[in-house]
Amino acid sequence: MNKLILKTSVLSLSALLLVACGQTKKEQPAEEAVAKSGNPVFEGWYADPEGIVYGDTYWIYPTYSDQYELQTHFDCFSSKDLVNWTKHESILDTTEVKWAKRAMWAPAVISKDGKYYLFFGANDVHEGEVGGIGVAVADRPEGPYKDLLGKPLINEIINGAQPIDQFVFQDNGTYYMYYGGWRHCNLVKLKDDFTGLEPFEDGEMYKEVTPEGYVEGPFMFKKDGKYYFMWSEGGWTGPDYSVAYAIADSPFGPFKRIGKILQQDPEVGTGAGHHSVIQVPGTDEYYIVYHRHPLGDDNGNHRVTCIDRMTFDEQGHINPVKITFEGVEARPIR
Ligand code: FUB
Repeated sequence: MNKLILKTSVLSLSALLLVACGQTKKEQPAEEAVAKSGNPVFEGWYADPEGIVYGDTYWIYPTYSDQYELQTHFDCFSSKDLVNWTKHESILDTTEVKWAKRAMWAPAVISKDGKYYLFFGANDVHEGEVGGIGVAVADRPEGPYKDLLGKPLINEIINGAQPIDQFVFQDNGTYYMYYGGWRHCNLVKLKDDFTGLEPFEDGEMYKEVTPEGYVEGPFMFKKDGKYYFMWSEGGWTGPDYSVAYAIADSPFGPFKRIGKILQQDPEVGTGAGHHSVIQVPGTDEYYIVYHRHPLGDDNGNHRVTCIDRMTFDEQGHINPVKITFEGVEARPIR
């Protein structure tokens, strides 16, 4: 859904010419059209967006946001400039993942050795049930994805963490996965081929790394040698859903909560949360990709995917994000 946003320039070229010619016509502000993404960036109910850059293309992998029984597939979206988005339909669904019946949630994606991996949650799993975190693989970012294991990668509830909302993070050649709902977050180490977990050096398989206020939706990125750990707080169906963060010296934490950086704006949208971060390759430009509820809509499943700029202060702290209707300007990857 692209929108032409009208921008008022201070002094138009024609006004300048009139002044140069000594004419006294009063300056008229001119309007020029600037293409912006608009928010939401694409149509439809989509939540938990994971943004990533593959080559010269931006990709977003969201949850299809509906009743759990109807969450049986994933779509994804690609763009060369953040403004124009192409939908790729049904890249993975329950006909391919035999153990997944419902509630397919919150993709985490990564490419490795020429393959594309999509980690996902399924079945809203509880103790004694089949479900949890699965992993699928494809030859192209837009799929089709195939279930890698034929069973969940993590089915059990460990340290009180529901196995959902995984985020895969590569650091110095090691692939970690943060995950967890129900207010608990675990860190695990993935095998090199993503077919299972590996113990940490101390023999532990699951390290609980839950920060204060954590509910779900962990995300990690590294900047200037520091580890920025982010997560969602509040309830995702309501207005108070939001994102907070910590900065640590290691992927293991400790993650001391610094504060919220994304939350509702009663003039723009509510329940802004479950985000991811896109860094434009080779630059210090960052975007936050998140979902929010449209104003005045109290259906908890009505979540839309939005993008806004994310900036830092001189100390490296994340500035509070201003959520907008306009979204972001075109930003091709050069
Ligand atoms: O979309 C389903 C669930 O809602 C996600 O797994 C949670 O993080 C919340 O956003």
